[in-house]
Formats: sequence, structure tokens, C-alpha cells
Amino acid sequence: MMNDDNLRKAVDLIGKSKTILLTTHTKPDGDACGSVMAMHEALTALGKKTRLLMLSEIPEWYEFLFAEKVPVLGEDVTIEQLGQGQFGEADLIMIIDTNSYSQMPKFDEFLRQNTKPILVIDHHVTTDEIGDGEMVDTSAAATALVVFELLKYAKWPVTEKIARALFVAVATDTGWFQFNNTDSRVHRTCADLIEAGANPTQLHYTLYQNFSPQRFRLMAAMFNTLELHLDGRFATQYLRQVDFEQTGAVYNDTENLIDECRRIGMVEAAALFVELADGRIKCSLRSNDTIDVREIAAKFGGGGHTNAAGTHLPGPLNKATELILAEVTEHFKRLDAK
Ligand SMILES: [Mn+2]
Repeated sequence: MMNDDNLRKAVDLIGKSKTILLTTHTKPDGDACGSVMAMHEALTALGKKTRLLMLSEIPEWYEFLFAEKVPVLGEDVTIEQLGQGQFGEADLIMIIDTNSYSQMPKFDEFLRQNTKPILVIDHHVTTDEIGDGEMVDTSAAATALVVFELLKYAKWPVTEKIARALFVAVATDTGWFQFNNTDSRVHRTCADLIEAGANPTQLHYTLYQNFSPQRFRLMAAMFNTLELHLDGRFATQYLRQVDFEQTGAVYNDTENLIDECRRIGMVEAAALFVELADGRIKCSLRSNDTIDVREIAAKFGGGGHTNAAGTHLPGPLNKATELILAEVTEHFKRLDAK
């Protein structure tokens, strides 16, 4: 839980501002989208003018959370326009679900020359301490739990829209209450969110039974690449550029696909390697309560949580896979020696 000083500081920073710029990390996931949307609703209800800015496209299955298309940096507004105040001056910048510059490509340039106060709401261990005010709770399963705590503390109403957005955020960051970050706080908060109008059945349908055929074919392509290492304890899969071309899927369609192979009983950790258009490899890592994948990601400049982390590696695919396999093997060795 957050200490009162941090909560008070956040309420104070928000109270003093009229116009607030809200953003989150690039490649926004459910927690990022839901938390940003909930904060936007809450601030608007307080009479604040808010400007939402995404650093990359919102996955289409989260678009239902937003009433309007959210501007994307580099597409709808350039970094120069942002710097010159052409996107509208803001007297507070709120960064949600990240606290690291590397997770905000281009926007980091704007942040470094910015003189306005910054408020960070996050739950990641990796931090560049960007905020003047920081509500960072690494014990929270989702950033949405910290947002909810703020709303409760400040006695700001949790409307149906806010409840729905926060429920999506918590449910996706816990793999629909499957991952081992699912604690009593998650369930208590979700109970409150259901009472405030979130409909779990409807949201589950929208999120998990609503794939596009393109996305489903991409998943099928990924299944064919499955390799089991270390007696089946470590699973690797990959997606190449050609898989996107052949299926018509886009990068956002890879979200959560890594979790599929964890249905295999012996798998304790998994990696998904995605070849990006620029030749780099995006590596996502997951583990059950065994090895710390954040440490592995951090070694290559990435970050995340003990059980879910990610990083970028230079290509080609097989080189990137070798690097990670070597590192994972080391971690399992150390684990077994304990
Ligand atoms: Mn999160």
C-alpha cells in the first residue's frame, strides 16, 4: 500500500493543475490502457482538462475503453509540436504504468527538457525516478490498484466507466486472476469494481473470446515454433516478420500470446521472441515462481517484474535465442543449487 505522504502529494499536484497531460509506456497493455482511461475519467469529473497521448497505437481490443481515438505521438502529433506546446500546454504531466525513459521512446526527449511537474503512478521495480511526485507500489499486481487507492483516498467517485477500465487493467495484468500476483487485494478491489458496475462476463468475452482471424492465425504460427529446453522447464517460441505478412496480424496481436505455452505442465519459464521490422528482437519472458526473469531482462537493458519481463536484443533470431537460453540455464542452475 501507498503511504499517506505520497497520496497527499499526488492529490496536491493534481489539485494545483488545470490541464493535465496523461501518458503511458509504448506498446500499451491492458493495465496501461485501463489505468490511463480511469485517471482521465476521474480528472475530467474533477473539472480538469486532460490530454491523453499514446506513445504507440492502442491494441484494437482495448479501444472499447476509449470514447474517442487517442492521439499517438509520431502519428497525430510530432515530438516537435509537443515541445513547442502545439499539443496544448499542460501544467502537470502524469505518467502511468512506467517510470523508465526507455519505455517512452521519443517522449523521453520531451520529458528531459520539460519544466512542468511530473506525477508517476506505477508498480514496476525498474525506475529512473522521473516523477516530482511518485506513487510507485511494487507490491501491487497492477498499476490500476494504485489508481484505485488514490481514488479512494481522495474520495473521488468510481463511476461505471472507471470501474470497467480498472477491472480490465487488473484482470489483464493478472492473466485473468491466474498469475501468482493475484492476491486478496486484487480480489477485494475487483469486488468493489464489480459493485461499481464492471461486468466480468462481458469483459472476459470482449478480451479473450474476441480474436480477429489474423490474430488467431498468428497464434497458430507461433505454436509451430515451440521448443522445450532444460527437460521441458523452459519453453521458447518465436514470430518472424514473414509470419505477420502471411497472417495479416500486427505487432499488438502478440500481446499475451506468450502465456499460451504455460499450459504445458512441465514449463516453469517461457520466452517469446518477436522479430521487429527494424531487425531487432523483442523478447518477452515469463516464469512461475521460479527464476527471476526481470534480472535476465535487466542484463540486456530491459525490465519488468520477477515473473513477467521483457527486453530488446540485436538480431538475428537464433543469436537472441542463444543469449537468453544461456542466461536462463544459468538461473536454473543457481536455483537448483539452493
Ligand atoms: Mn502493469
